[in-house]
Amino acid sequence: MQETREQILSALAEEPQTGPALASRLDISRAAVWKHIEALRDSGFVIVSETDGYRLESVPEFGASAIEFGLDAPFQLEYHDSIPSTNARARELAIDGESDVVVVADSQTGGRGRLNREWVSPSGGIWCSLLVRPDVPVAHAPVFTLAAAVTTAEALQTIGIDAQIKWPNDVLVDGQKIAGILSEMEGEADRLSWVVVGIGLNANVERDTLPEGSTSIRDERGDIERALLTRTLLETFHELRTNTERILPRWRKHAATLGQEVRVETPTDVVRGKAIAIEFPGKLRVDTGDGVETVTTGDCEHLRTTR
Ligand code: BT5
Repeated sequence: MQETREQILSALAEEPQTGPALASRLDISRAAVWKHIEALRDSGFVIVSETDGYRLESVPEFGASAIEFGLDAPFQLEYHDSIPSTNARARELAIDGESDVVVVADSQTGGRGRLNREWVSPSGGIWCSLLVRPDVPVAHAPVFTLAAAVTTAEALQTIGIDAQIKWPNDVLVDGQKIAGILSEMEGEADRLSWVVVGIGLNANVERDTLPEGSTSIRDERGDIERALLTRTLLETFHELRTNTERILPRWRKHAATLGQEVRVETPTDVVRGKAIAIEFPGKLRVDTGDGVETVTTGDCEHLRTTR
């Protein structure tokens, strides 16, 4: 958000402010204050004029300004009420040379999962894609998918939902999928050029509108303030991308897969056994009974253990 507008909002968040008080506090003209107030009103902030000055009555429920208001992470926001896919849009921005941009939508008409599967994205969800340019080798890219899964599980924890991560990219509540992650990337000369990390979180949506085996925040605990939860997501992701050594330990803490009997379908093979460990940048170690295999990518199914 524009810096002056942020300053106006944080002043109003303390107490009502008169136009002249804001003008002198920010060292701008009263006309400029008025223009900024109008712009804030246009983006959904309800600011009323009263005898003691401007009073901030409410902030928008969702949207770029709502998310940016108080955001403690260096991301630019691009918001859409509806878009085919936030990942597709973030890829376009990557090709245009942008970085540290987050594309957020209220609904997607062509949301995608891995292998081009459909991702159902009705209005009320948090569908977002973070475009970042970490200066690391291409081979490290999977760690950002893990970071997004940790980010999502921890954000859910802040609202009282106990979520677990299923390797590599699903976030589950009691075995039901509440969020999925889709990462896409491009590299050059073995360095990552960019990564787009897409997070699809079933927030204020009905479970009935989602595929079988899904759940949502609404169904688990009732609706939440999406802007606040999105800020939490962005702040945690930023913390993890700048401290990548923290990702795996935190992933292990939330992992549902470790210790489970699993069946992993890789692009070339099926590996069955007990998931025993996760290794940088996201490899799963599976004890097949015949030795330990390492899988780098694939669809993982948790099997019921028969004892
Ligand atoms: C994923 O794929 O789980 C990655 C989903 C990523 C979605 C985000 S939303 C923002 C950004 N923009 C995009 O276009 N995508 C990203 P995968 O592991 O392949 O799982 C896909 C499968 O999950 C589907 O085949 C369905 O069975 C199921 N599914 C579809 N929509 C779902 C939903 N809303 N909630 C839970 N499960 C769903």
